[in-house]
Amino acid sequence: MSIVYTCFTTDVIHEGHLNIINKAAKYGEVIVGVMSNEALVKFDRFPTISFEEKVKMIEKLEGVSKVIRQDTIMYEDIIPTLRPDYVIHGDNWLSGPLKAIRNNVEKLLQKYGGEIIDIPYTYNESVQLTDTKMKEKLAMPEFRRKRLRQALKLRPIIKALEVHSGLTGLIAEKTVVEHNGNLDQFDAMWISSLCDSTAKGKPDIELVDMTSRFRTIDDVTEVTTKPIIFDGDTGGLTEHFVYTVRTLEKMGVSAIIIEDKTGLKKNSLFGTEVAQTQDTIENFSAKIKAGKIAQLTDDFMIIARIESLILEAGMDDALNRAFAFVKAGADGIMIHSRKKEPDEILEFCDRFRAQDSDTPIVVVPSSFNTITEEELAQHGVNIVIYANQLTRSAFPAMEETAKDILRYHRAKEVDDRLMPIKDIISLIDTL
Ligand code: SPV
Ligand code: MG
Repeated sequence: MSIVYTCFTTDVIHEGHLNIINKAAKYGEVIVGVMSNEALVKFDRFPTISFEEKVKMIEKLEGVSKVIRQDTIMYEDIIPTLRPDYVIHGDNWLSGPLKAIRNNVEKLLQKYGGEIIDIPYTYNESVQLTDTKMKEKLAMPEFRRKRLRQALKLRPIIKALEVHSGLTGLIAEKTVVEHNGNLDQFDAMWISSLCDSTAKGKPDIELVDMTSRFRTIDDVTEVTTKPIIFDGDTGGLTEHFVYTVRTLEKMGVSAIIIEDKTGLKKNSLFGTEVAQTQDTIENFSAKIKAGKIAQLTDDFMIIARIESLILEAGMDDALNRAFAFVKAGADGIMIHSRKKEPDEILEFCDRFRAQDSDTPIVVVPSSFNTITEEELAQHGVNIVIYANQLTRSAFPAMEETAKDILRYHRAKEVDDRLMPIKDIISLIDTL
């Protein structure tokens, strides 16, 4: 009897999946692969149930003879060993980033004469409703909040992209790229104080107040599902910080990063060009402790950001602070640098990891931007934040467009480099 293989990534079975199984059964024995959560988070919706629960759910379906685990997006671990006669999939993989998967499956099958069966992708009203419900479930605060901790377990390194509006949130949410036969997407969003302030035309000096920063979070959470890391600047007065923690938790934010500075905060990328005061270890530890006592869930993370390298206070100072802040209850350490070379960051990570193998390390490679995520992960980094690149790419493009309209007294000359209205509209979801 022929073997027909299909791979599911889903958390809920709907008509579309049943249709695949029914069609597959006409060709032979149906074996369903369940993609591991570690693999699917690279390109698909975040799982809401465990791998084992998915297996149980699919084993119960009529027409399924066996359920197996698939560990790779590109089917390399399955096809050469299982040697299915057919691989069946919805025809949604004929275009977009999923096409890379189809191409690879085709190549693997060709080696021994296996075939692909593309069947029309089911997207009727009931499937659409299930899809929308899943998205909404993931966007609920209780799901979103714990997702950073969950993602830390699934991903070798978390990639967070700066967002400051619903639109930039959608870019972080939806962008999936195929490169060298691999798919990838962002895991989290960073609400940067610099870019949130810049979007409002204000300096990054804790001038944009918390209520306004929460409004930005609202704009983002309304249209996305990915976890949020919030740039909390200095955290403000401890008496205020505890309220901020509670509010962020309620909103479904996963983490706040606060920096060990006091007084008028200016952006770290100024380095020592501006006067900045680092907080004492005692005061800052007390702030962390108060925040940890205030939080109500185990999901929320308070991450301590150390400014010693930025303020040229030395590596030993940075490390002393890191260990003290972890002792005070910090759930992670962010180490910052504005050097072009990553050396001091790597030295910090290596020395920190020699004594602490667990506490997540966060870095923001805006200046030391030649280092790759893989190299950072090798030095024990868990979260990499692309803190300002969306703002810095959009601003010059908008400025140039404004200048050209003034130059030519019309918009024709700029039109070629603009996104078609239809494309921008299709970014936005309709219910
Ligand atoms: C931000 O994005 O606001 C940050 C990171 O705090 S940095 O600008 O590099 O200080
Ligand atoms: Mg900031």
